[in-house]
Amino acid sequence: MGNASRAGEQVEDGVNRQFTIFADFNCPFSFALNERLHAMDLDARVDFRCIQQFPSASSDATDFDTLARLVGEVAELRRKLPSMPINLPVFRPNTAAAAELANAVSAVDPAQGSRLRRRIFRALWIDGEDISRPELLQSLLDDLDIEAPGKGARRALKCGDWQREWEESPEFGHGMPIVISDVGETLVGLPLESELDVFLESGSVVSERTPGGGPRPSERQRILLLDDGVDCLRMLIEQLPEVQIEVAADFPGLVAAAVNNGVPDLVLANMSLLGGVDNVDWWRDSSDSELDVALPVIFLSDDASTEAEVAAFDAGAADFLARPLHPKVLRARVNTHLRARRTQQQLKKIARIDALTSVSNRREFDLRLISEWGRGARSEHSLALLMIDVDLFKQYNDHYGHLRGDDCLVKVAQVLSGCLQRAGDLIARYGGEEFVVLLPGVELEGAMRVAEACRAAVFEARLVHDSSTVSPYVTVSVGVAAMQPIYEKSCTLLVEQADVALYQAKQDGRNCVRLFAADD
Ligand code: GH3
Ligand code: MG
Repeated sequence: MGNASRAGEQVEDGVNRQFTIFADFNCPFSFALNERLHAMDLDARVDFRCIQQFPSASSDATDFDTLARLVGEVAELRRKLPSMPINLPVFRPNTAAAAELANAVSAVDPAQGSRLRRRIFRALWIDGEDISRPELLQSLLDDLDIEAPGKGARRALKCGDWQREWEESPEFGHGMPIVISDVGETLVGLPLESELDVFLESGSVVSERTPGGGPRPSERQRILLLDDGVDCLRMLIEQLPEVQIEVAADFPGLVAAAVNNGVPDLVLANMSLLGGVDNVDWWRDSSDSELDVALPVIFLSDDASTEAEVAAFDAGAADFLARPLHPKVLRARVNTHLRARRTQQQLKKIARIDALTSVSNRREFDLRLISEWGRGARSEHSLALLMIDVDLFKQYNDHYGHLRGDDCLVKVAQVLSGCLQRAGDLIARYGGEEFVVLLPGVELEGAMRVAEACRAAVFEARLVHDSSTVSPYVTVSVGVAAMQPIYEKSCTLLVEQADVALYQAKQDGRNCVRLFAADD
């Protein structure tokens, strides 16, 4: 079936897909799966078996390793399903009582079972409640007006069998959650959003990635923590719930997290876990390529002495915090650095954009041209450039005034932007009424096609230009150049050639495309 994902579509399509699920309340992926099932109106199609992935879990005894794992799971979930609202609790509760209750209610009345299950999941993952507390479970039952099942109903359950099946099945491999479709396919763990939807619709695992199905970057700011004590981690979760926290156990883990998940916005590093001087130098060198600034690092130390503080700043620390940490101080310091980071990112973005037309500016074009020239030389791929100039724009200004002229440039920029297809293509305002389009990996023929599409699109936008002698509408002339970049030559060659071609287009009557020919 197609790409049905809205509630109710399954019913209309007449597909009666059934699923068997092994899941645990204290697993964020299980929570996300349950929410997805509900959103897709599949609650009634599941045999949901609540089991325990950590039978010895306890809310009061959530140590560093447990919390670090939990933090990692939630970070992964947010990468896979960025739209899923989830909060991070500071404990991993025991789920024996909740599982038994949910299984018993489902056995008596499956509809009530799914309502209760959703409430239990949400109590933990949205409200941060401790679902191991019997009073909490009772209050959820009361809210939903569900009667607690008697001992007989509980005894008839096969919880022990399900638990053993999950623990012993080599196919499950201790993954969580497990979803088995009625066509016998098994999904272990939570896949990407698009893949999960396909599985729930078709019952089959997608073998090939759907286009655009990769994880989307999160809007959240990210902190990478290198530490082994639970205090800082717990405080970060409690004090900064809107921030994505990731934990590394040692220095190589920290570098791997930065490489695999992208450069974080801030690092908090326990000085005693840093290792040698080379490691300390790592972030001096690891500037964020987007920002051209070094990654800010707050050093955590057990030693509050001035010497320790000086050593931290000598090693390139952006800030220094000695234990015992105070939650409010930690929050204030972290927020200061995160705010600075956000401001840097915003300024950087503004500095790349042309204020009038909102396309990239000349500076961004110059930088991209240099980097694409280098990349083209390395990969031996062609690089193409279009130079696009609005025809007789002086007359437009003289006739309509400068402000209308500005509006016209904004519209031309929008039309040109709409002509670009690939993510790597760049349009920039080169200056005045002149635009450039950079097309990495494109040869002359392809560049001519894009150029003609740009010219035609501007004409077809029918922006009236009464004082033009070329056409009743605003038109552009386009000069095209393309070449295989080589290290021995400068990238300005491409600009010069496109400029020559543009001049030729003007000579040939405007509203046309010309390419650079060697004998020009
Ligand atoms: P051609 O077809 O040969 O390109 O003729 P043209 O009139 O477009 O070229 P010319 O270089 O003679 O004039 C460019 C005009 O573009 C003059 C200038 O006032 C106008 N211009 C440049 N930047 C802006 C701007 O930001 N806003 C407005 N409204 N006009 C601008
Ligand atoms: Mg012009």
